[in-house]
This record gives sequence, C-alpha cells and structure tokens, in this order.
Amino acid sequence: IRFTTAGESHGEGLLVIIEGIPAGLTINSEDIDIELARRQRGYGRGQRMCIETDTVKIFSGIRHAVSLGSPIAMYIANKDFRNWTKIMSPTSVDSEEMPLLKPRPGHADLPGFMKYGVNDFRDILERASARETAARVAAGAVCKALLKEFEINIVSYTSQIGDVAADISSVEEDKIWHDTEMSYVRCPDAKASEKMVQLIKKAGEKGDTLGGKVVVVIKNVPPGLGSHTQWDLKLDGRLAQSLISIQAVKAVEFGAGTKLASLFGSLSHDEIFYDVTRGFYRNTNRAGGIEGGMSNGEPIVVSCTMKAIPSLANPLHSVNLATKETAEAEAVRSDVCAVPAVGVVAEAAVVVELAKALKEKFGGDSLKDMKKNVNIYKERIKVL
Ligand code: EPS
Repeated sequence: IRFTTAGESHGEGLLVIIEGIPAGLTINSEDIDIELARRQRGYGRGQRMCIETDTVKIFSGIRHAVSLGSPIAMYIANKDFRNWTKIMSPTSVDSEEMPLLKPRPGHADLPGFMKYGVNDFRDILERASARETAARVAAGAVCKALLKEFEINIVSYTSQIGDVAADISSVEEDKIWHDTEMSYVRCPDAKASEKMVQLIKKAGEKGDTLGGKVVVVIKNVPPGLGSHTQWDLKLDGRLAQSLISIQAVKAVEFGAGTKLASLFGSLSHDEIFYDVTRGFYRNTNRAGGIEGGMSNGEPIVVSCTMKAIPSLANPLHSVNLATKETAEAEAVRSDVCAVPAVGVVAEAAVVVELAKALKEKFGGDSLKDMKKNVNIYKERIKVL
C-alpha cells in the first residue's frame, strides 16, 4: 500500500492516489467525509475553515462502494480557490500580487526560497501548508475502513495545549472517545479542555499561536507487524517517519517515551504473563505496544508534539529577502492552534502505516484472502 498527494493550499484542490488496497473492501465516501470534517474542527482554527467544507470526490478504484483493487484516486476541492484564481493560476496571467519576501521563522519560507531559487516564497508555502493534510486524512479513511474489517480500532485525543496538560486518569476508558469528540479541543479531561480554550483565546488576542501534544491509541493490532530484521522494516521507525512528516510535528514518542531516560531497567519494561484464555499479556505498556520493531499485541500508544504554528498575527523578526533589511515576517492568515486537527491527521498517518504492515504480513489482493490468512495466523499464535 502506498499513497501520494498533490495540490497547493489555494490551488483548485487536493488529489490523493492510494494503491494496494485489496479488492472487496466497502468504502463509503460519506465515511471519508466524516474524517475530513473531524480534521476541520477544533477551537483555534482560522477563518479558512469557515470557507471550506471538505468533501471527497472519488475518481477511480471504487465501484458501488466496494474497492476494485486498482488505484483509488480522490479529489478534495478548495472552495477558497475562487478567491485566488489569478494568484494561483496555472497559466500565465497578469497578477498584481506583490511577491512574499519576508519569511516566517519556523515555516518552509526561507529554506524553500534558498533551495528552489524562487522569486516569491508563495511558491513554497502553498505546498508546505498543512492544508495538504486533508488529502492524507482521505487516504487514512480508506485504510481505517480496511483496519475495521480486522477489528483494529484507533482513537486519538489532545493531551496538552501550551502549558495545560490533561489528566485522564479519572475518565472511564470507554468514555474517552465520546468525551474527546464532544470537546472543542478534542481533550477528554473537561477541566483541562476549558483551560485550553481560554489559553487559545488569550494567545489569539495577543496575535500569538500555540502548540501541544496528541496521543494516538490503536487496539487489537495483531502481534508481529513490522520486523526486527532490517532498519527500515521496524514498525516504530515507520510510524515515526509518517508522524513526524506531519506539518509542525517535532517529536514522536512511543509508550513511556522520553520518561524512559530516567527509569531503571526494572521499571522500563513490561513483564510477560500467560493465561490460557488471554494468551501472552502484560500488566503495563511502557513499550507502547512495540518491541524490536514489531507489534507485540498490546495497544500501540504513540504521542506527537506539535510546535506552535509559525504564522503569527503579531510577527517575529525577519529579513526582507530582496533588500536584506530588517523586517517583520509576513502576517498571513492561519490558525491560532491546530493541535485538535493534528490528532485526526496523526490517526491517518498511523492507520496508513499499519494497513501497509498488515498487508505485508498477510498479503492478499482480495479482502477475503487477507481475512483467511489473518485467521490462520491467529490460530497458530493461540496454540503456540
Ligand atoms: C489549513 C489551511 C490553511 C491554514 C493552515 C491549515 O489555510 P489558509 O492559509 O488559507 O488560512 O489555515 O495552514 C497552516 C497552518 C500553515 O502553516 O500553512 C488546513 O486546511 O488545515
């Protein structure tokens, strides 16, 4: 399974092609749209989200809501394009737009300007924009449908925004999902959620932005996805690559993550137990469900840290690329905080990588074959 995206933030739209999805999988465009809508929500999102109502148009690979095994191509229109037809025209037109020349620290503006030899860093920011994550979420929705067939469930929640951290120890496990989706910031701790909203409000009033942290939890992943045999086959390495490539994500942690630096070995690992009905199990999950680059059957728990968005209404110090004079960075429209959206994007990143690993292990051009193979494997593991 592999996918590729195309599209600029203010161009006509976003395209995504995902290949390798087995035939026979039920995929409804409404389910993809639900994921796209989840990505658009969250307190702190900018005006752009009031313009867009992201929906997917399926071009190929699906017939009568069932996958054909051929490449699935999907399109998400940018409604805002109607306001940018000249600026983003693919043909040569007279545009009176001034070039963007005052790069935002933390964005792709300056390195992209130097690397590509452009005269206007709009040529860079259009593709660097997190708008591209809508296409990734569409690909993720297809993979989510695949994982659902194997009863692999995925949830995510916001665990921190700025200096406000959530405490979910008192939230009942089966309520986490409901409470997360009800919260304006996708945080299941109601008190922290309210504080996060207030903090985002304050940051917005000051022309500032905020980052934070999200946690993704995937349950019922069969053991043995990924492999210890080669560096680029390790499941944690692959998930980390996929997650860190999300715009503004600066750190990825599995299980106890950076806390492990200060713990003795006796408190760092998950002791192994066995029960005839449960099979092998652990009472802790410091490894976050992955050992030796392979899923171990415990829930996969991975968190992502997102930096504060670098488009500040109250801009940072910069330099005019044409005159080399001191300047304030361009103040372009953006979000104050997009951490709630990152949770949804991170889910997509994780499910695509898990779907790939699942197909590698169990093969199958058709869902039927894949299911058969998974069942045979599960039987073998049971009687190990
Ligand atoms: C985004 C669309 C963008 C930004 C944001 C994410 O729309 P616009 O630039 O028209 O406001 O709101 O992009 C960034 C945070 C960024 O740094 O580029 C979206 O659809 O998620």
